[in-house]
Amino acid sequence: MEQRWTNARLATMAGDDLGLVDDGVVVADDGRITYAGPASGAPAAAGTVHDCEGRLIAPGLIDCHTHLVHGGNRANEWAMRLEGATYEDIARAGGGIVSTMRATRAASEEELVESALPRLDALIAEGVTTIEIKSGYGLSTEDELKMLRAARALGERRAIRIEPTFLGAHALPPEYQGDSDAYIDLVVNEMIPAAAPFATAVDAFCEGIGFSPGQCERVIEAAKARGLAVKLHAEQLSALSGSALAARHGALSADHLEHATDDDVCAMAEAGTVAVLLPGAYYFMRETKLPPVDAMRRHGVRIALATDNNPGTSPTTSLLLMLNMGATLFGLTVVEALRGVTVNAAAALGLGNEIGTLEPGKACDLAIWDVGDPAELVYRIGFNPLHQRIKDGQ
Ligand code: DI6
Ligand code: FE
Repeated sequence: MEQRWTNARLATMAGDDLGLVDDGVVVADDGRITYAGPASGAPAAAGTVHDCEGRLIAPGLIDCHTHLVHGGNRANEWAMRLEGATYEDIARAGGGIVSTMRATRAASEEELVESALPRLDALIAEGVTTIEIKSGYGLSTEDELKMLRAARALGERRAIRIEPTFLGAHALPPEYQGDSDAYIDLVVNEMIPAAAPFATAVDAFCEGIGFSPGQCERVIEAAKARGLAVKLHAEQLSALSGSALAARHGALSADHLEHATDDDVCAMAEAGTVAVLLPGAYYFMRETKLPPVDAMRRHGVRIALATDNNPGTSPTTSLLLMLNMGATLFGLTVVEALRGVTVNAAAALGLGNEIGTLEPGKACDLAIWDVGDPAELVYRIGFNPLHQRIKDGQ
């Protein structure tokens, strides 16, 4: 059944910029876009017509890096940080990721779904139509699978596309303290084979307080052997060249990247690995080292922006706020910021043919905004001008 949105300004994201079309029309059939362009070139109307009264239609937003499913929260640890404790102090004292692990292990699958729903609804209310969700707080085979099942279940509870990522190598569970290689053996030999049917990609935390590049490479190789896509948390707190490692393995994305070097960026450019920038974590952790955005531009690396929603370092559920932070903190332009939550976020998920632009053949995922100029989406702080969200033409 044909649907048609008329009397709109379009930001199609086709090409290299916002792909703006004044007096535009989007036509969809069976949830797929069949036409997006000037009204003058649109095929004759055949179905339902929605008058957008001059509003802006953009692709539905894509949050390509989240830890949305998790037990509990860490407001208490944040309060401690405000009194002087560091993230590392708290992690070494058994808090941090491990405290969320305990809460996640204690929760049932249904409890994880229920606690994630309000966060998911906040993103949906801002026009998000696709979200990546990582495991990584279970840290046992059973609990990691529970997280991945909860992530998938969210896709049955709401009209949203979910891309589950297995992040078993996120932190060392206490039962493996002092033997991180043995934990990586478990990840590689048991968890990845078990998680493969439930996840589309595998991620790891390549960091001094996470896992070494050599350990991450073992995880990446195991993922590739199972036909899963790979990505990596890299260069968040220190420079270990995890991003170059990920690129050499054809990773979809390397994420965080504050400490990435020119060589890392060059390797990412060669491989087509997307740089996923996470200004919420940078802000919340009061980091000062900026990601090398100029080098990314120079080498032609695509940049995406995401919330990194997680209880420890980025408790935000606003992708609109990330647009503003990407611009104010990292110096992204309006075009870069908006492409970062649409077309480039789709590429970071390996879904570039499916979502992220308004082009024929793509899913009809739309965000209809009550703004005149797309720059307003990046400019405002804590204001949501969403008029309507359409997922698969509905
Ligand atoms: N980097 C992060 O910022 C989060 N995970 C990661 O690998 C932090 C996760 C947490 O503190 O719970
Ligand atoms: Fe993360």
